[in-house]
Amino acid sequence: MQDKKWWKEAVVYQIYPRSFNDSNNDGIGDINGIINKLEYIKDLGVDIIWLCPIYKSPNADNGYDISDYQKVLDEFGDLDDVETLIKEVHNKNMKIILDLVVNHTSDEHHWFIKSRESRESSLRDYYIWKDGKDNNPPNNWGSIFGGSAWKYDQKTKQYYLHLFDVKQPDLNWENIEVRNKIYRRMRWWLDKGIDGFRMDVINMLSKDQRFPDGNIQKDEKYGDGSPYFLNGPKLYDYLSEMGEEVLFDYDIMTVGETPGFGIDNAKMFSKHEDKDLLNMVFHFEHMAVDRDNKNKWNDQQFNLKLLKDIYSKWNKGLYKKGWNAVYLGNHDQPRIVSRFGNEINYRKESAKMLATLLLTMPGTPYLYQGDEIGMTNVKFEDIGKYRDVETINHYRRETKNRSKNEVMSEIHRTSRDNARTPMQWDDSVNADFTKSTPWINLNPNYKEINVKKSLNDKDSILNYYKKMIQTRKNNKALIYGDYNTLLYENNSVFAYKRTYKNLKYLIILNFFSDYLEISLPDNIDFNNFDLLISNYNDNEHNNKEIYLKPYESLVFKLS
Ligand code: TEU
Ligand code: CA
Repeated sequence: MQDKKWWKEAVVYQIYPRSFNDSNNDGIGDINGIINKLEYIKDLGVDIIWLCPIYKSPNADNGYDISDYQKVLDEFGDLDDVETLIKEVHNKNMKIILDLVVNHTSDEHHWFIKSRESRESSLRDYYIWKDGKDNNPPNNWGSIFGGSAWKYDQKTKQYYLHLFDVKQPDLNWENIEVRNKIYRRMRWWLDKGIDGFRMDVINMLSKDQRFPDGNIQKDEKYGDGSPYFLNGPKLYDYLSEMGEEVLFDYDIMTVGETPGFGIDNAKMFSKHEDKDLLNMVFHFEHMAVDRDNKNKWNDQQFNLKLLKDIYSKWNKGLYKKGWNAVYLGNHDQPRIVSRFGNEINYRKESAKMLATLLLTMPGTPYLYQGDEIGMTNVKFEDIGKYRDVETINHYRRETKNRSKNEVMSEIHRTSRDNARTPMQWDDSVNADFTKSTPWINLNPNYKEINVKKSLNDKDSILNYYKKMIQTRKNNKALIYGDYNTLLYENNSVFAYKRTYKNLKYLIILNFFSDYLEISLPDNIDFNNFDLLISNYNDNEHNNKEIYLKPYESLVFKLS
């Protein structure tokens, strides 16, 4: 049996504050806007709110470029507002975690301003400065947002490392002063009562100090530095130190964002000695079931078998040895119904099917704002309507030698702005997100897809989410049970069993729009069962034969 913990039984709701709710009508979502919607969030049945960054920032990357860890972005409100939010969330018996972005800061952070002043600056070593090689950067690494990962600084004639945007210089974690200052800031927030952290690209902190060139893929200009900055040699030491200095003193939850981590790391980093370190991590393997792992803009045919393999691997791998974080989308990914469902013909059915997956997997589920009403990708025709730095960079670079149409279609499918259009509250102007001009346009479908309409429709995606969340809470096997795939060979259906003591559950998900008939394997005892929840009201099954409609999902309790 797996140990019981509050953060295992919780459902997390992720908020992108800029796009959630604007309380003072300046076009930008804010902390008071969130406070005004807490009743709505509570009513969903979720337990924990994860807030994307709310700190002071020039917003080159919407808050993932922090210029002061102890101040709140003016547009979002002030520290008092955040303290009120924490209090109100706790009054409602929920918890709140913040984003911890400590791989890099903004270039406008006073540490970096001082660091860049001269080679002799007392904070020079807070960042990663290197000499170039024959008028070229120190090595060939490409930035995750495109271009070189190094920026030449005229003043001191050295380059600094930025794995993301040029305005996001990487901190030098080799420096103990940097680490101690970060730990102090973490304690400062924890002492304000927050319940944990989502740790941004936490497995990038330790860089291979030789800074070797990376392999250059065919047709690429820059090398892949990831073998030298992901899961680096001192990462475990840094995180254990963070545990000793900060985390172990609090009853909190931690979730690491860890591209390219792997199960062995997830296990190893879950504990330091006998204490919980990273409770769970976001891996990215299932984010590549429909696209190229190395280049997110290259799409590939969605591969259900690969999805099954990835879930089997992680669910079995971490059983009793760690814990999973389950997500299908977030603020960096396309909308889940547009990506894995069918927004055109079966939006409701497929969104509910995906909700069923999210809430019946082993691990803590993360629900991203707007997915509970089935919000979809957006297709702005004009690049000028996009706000995401990665998207804009991609457009600039790629339209130099490829057609605009081709690049725009990649952006429509994959841009991070798909998930960042404002929350759709009702069908009034700007979906009641703001009464002035929103910082990014709304998805024009808000008259059809919105919270108000969803609340009034008993068959809505929203009401299904509420019911599904309760179903998970009332059936502990869906949380703690073990996991086995069924019907593996079937290319259209994802089916699995969750077992806990003598309780058995069967989950069947039709991932496509075909009508199908399946028969359950002989070793399933299907004589006595309850259908707990489905996205259709008229389910058909007869003994072990089950007839599935497009995107049908079924959760059975067997006895
Ligand atoms: O993301 C890090 C990351 O590796 C990816 O999610 C990446 O941003 C995305 O795939 C690019 O398409 C985190 C944050 O979630 C993201 O919003 C930030 O931009 C990034 O770190 C830098 O802080
Ligand atoms: Ca506002």
